[in-house]
Amino acid sequence: QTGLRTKLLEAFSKADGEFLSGQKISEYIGCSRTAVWKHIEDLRKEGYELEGVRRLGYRITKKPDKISSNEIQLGLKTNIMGRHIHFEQTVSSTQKIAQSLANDGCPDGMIVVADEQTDGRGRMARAWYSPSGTGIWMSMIIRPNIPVNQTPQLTLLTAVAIVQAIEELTPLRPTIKWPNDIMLNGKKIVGILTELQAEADKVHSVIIGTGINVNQTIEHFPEELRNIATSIKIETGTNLERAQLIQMILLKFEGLYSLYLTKGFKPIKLLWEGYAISLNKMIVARTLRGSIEGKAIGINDDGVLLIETADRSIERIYSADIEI
Ligand code: BT5
Repeated sequence: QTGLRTKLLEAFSKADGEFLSGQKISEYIGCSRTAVWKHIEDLRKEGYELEGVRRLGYRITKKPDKISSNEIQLGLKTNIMGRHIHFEQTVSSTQKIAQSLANDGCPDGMIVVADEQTDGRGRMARAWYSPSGTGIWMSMIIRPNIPVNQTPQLTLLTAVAIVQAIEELTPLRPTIKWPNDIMLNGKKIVGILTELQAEADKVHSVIIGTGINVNQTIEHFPEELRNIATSIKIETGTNLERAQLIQMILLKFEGLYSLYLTKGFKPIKLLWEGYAISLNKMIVARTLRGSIEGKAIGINDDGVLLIETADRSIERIYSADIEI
């Protein structure tokens, strides 16, 4: 059944908004005209809107914002990123699944995507709120040949890729707050969690988790997040197809990642600095060892944040929450 469904959606995707006759569809997917009609009804039940015109056939006028391996794969323009997809409706955390796939030697660039996470995580085991039907909860698995201390650069690279993808598909102009937050109007729209599998100084795999608030309305957020979180829908007033945004993120990521592997962090750093909000501002960095206050003067070539404190010394911040 799922095979037929894939073929049917594939046929509509190829028709690119034009009508497909019942005859053509039945030939393409290899079933009777009556069966075609039944499949069309099933699509309608799932939230697709289809226009049916006698003699012309059917065309899809609106897709539900549904994500599945198919939706992500159809129209994906990358070579490596997302070429293997593990999709599940509900998972505890896509990071956990990605970790076990990485352990089992899955292909480079494989992604894990879920519609809902029941135990989504941020840094330091904080909870990441991931309700169904609204956001992108995705983990990407890559195997770069880099030393462990350079892996934080990949968090910054991912942030640039996501900002570029959002800019491409919406009128929004997000900014980046070091190291892992993407912000719109002072509220968090994206969080990134980079985890490693490494031995001594050798990286086996890097698992980059991205949580992106796409179609939430303010009511979707629990009380405690309403003042600090936002979504693309809240900021633009319109829905964005999640699968389309995933495809764009993978494409931007692949481009930046290949630049990174050939030219190093320098070009990525320049792009990152163009989007950063925390630079040249007085900030407080809350680290596990205490708070450091001072002026954020930039990031070094490893992606480490540099803060100039009142006594003019430069502190290197590897991991912290930043208050501006
Ligand atoms: C992050 O942590 O921002 C990293 C979030 C990564 C989530 C992705 S989803 C796919 C993959 N699978 C996972 O299980 N995780 C990754 P951090 O900087 O520690 O921020 C966490 C804080 O953000 C929380 O303590 C809340 O205050 C806030 N928060 C939680 N859910 C949010 C949401 N949906 N939108 C905005 N802020 C949220």
